[in-house]
Amino acid sequence: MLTMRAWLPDPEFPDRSDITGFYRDTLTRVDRLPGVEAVAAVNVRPCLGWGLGADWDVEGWAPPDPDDPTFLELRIISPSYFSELAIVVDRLRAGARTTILTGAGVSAASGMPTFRGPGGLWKRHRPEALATPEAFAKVPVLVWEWYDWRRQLVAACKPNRAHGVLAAWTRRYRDLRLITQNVDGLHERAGADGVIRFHGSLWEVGCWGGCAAAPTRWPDHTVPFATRPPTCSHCGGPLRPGVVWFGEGIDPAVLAQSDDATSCDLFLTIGTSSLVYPAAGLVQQARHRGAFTVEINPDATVVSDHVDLVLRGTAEAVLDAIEHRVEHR
Ligand code: BJW
Repeated sequence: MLTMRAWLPDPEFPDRSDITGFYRDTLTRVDRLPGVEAVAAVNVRPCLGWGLGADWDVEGWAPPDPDDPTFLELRIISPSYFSELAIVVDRLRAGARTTILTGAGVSAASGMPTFRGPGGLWKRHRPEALATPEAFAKVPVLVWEWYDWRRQLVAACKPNRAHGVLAAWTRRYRDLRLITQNVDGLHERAGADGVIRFHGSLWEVGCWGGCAAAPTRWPDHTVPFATRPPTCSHCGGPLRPGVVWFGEGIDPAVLAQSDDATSCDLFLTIGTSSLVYPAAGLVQQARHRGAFTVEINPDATVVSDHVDLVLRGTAEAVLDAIEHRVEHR
């Protein structure tokens, strides 16, 4: 699949009223790029501002077919987008104390389904119904089937551009903290340093019975498990995934680190629906403590109206655009 992005001229869009003309020009230019024989389909993806839709008069438009090798994706970005990116770019470059909270959306481009989006359902079960100690007590085999499936899925995935940019920032900026709600380990696989894992890890297990001989949690990379549930080598009882389920407390050390990290200048909340507490409270806490707060998400969330800036787009596209400007200004 050939996916290409066309950006509005940076920083000014010449004539906003003639968007169709702009679009035709862009298509013509894209058409002439080496390696592109024809523009077969265009996926119009508005990111900010304009309500673009089916009334678009774009010659040759056809519903996108992702399997078509000449499939092109054009992202339409509003002109103000570039000045909004600059707000984040300038703060990063100035060495602002920065805290980043990530959620499932950051791993979406790697092929991991989000919890509450399309593909979030597994065998008709809602994640909320499986991610609880009660579900595990009742149907441990089913719950382990879900975790084993997700472990297999992650093992076959690669970190995407969003993970790559964030990993580079953890190494580049001394005063940057990365907190993730994700349990997939993709930040670490991209090379991120010092990730604060708010909800634990898919790649750790613990003894469900809490047997005294075993540590609380330990790493385990078996994919897939030979038996479900896998058993504790110390007591022979069932193992549990090393994640935080609903109704379970966050590791106090992780909570303290995260609380500390909300004393910052810049707080980015990326790819999370901000529905699950206490993680969802971090952005408001940071704002109360004086941080400039930014949400990066293709869709509106419950915090969109309560942050200082919304960058409407996918994590991989927006972080790529920020990083490009950080590196080239
Ligand atoms: C893109 C994109 C792209 C798509 N780029 N973006 C206060 C108020 C109300 C309730 C509570 C409260 N405090 C506590 C609670 C109860 C509960 C809770 O929050 N319930 C709410 C649902 C109402 N919280 C808890 O139980 C927590 N424990 C706790 O508080 O303990 C207190 C306690 C004290 C003393 C004793 C006992 C307890 C624990 C919560 C644990 C959550 N665990 C899970 C499962 C982890 C294991 C696993 O993975 O299986 O964590 S649930 C699930 O939700 C997972 C996630 O980390 C978490 C958040 O989901 P996330 O990341 O936001 O994903 P989505 O799918 O919701 O959103 C994806 C977003 O990405 C969307 O917005 C898309 O638009 C976007 N997106 N593509 C960028 N390419």
